[in-house]
Amino acid sequence: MSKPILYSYFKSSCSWRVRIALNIKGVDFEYKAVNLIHDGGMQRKDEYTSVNPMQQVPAFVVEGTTLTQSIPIMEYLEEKYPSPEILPKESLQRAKVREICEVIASGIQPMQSSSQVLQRVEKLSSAEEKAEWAKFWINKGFIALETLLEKSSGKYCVGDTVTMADICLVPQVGNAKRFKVDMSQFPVISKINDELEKLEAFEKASPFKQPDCPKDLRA
Ligand SMILES: N[C@@H](CCC(=O)N[C@@H](CS)C(=O)NCC(=O)O)C(=O)O
Repeated sequence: MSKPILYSYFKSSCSWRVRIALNIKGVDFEYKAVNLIHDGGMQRKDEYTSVNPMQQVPAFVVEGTTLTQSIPIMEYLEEKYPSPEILPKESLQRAKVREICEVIASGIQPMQSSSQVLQRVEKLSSAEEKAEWAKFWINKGFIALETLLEKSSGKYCVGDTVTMADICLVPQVGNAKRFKVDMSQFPVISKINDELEKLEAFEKASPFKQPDCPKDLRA
């Protein structure tokens, strides 16, 4: 059977989530780069719109089916490859993990992602204004997340096992750093992020290790 295909962009935090999950599950995949910037964005060209009509990455093609949306892709991987698990068995812990994922995937990322909001908010004309907008929403979300994590975290977001919540956290912290959010306000998030960055599955998924990362940005 042919390898699954991941349509990804090295800087995309949603693709980054799926890269981490695939690494944790040990799934070998073919990486297909979709440059979101070049020539008005390859995601808007017909050949990619036919893969994902939302014109976004990631898209994951497996067994002849195309899945989009990073969270359902992770849920699929969890069901297909149950070990190591990225969702706890216990219901409340499992709900906690999903809550943290939602805060990031619905409450923060869509507000700071380039096409969905920034390019449409016409008042934000300069790059600086767009960056301020993104920073505002990340800050607001991280204030809530820090409070949630104070209660739920151990070594990682929920207890001491790596879960989907951690997979969502690291790319969002990556975006926060890109937009120069002052991370010293968020000691719990920062501590968990530091722990996670040491893990091979996370290290390998870093934007700076991807085949489409320009040479001058590589770690
Ligand atoms: N809910 C989607 C969001 C996907 C998304 O926002 N992808 C961004 C990159 S992180 C994108 O492709 N943006 C396209 C653009 O900027 O035009 C998911 O979790 O997969």
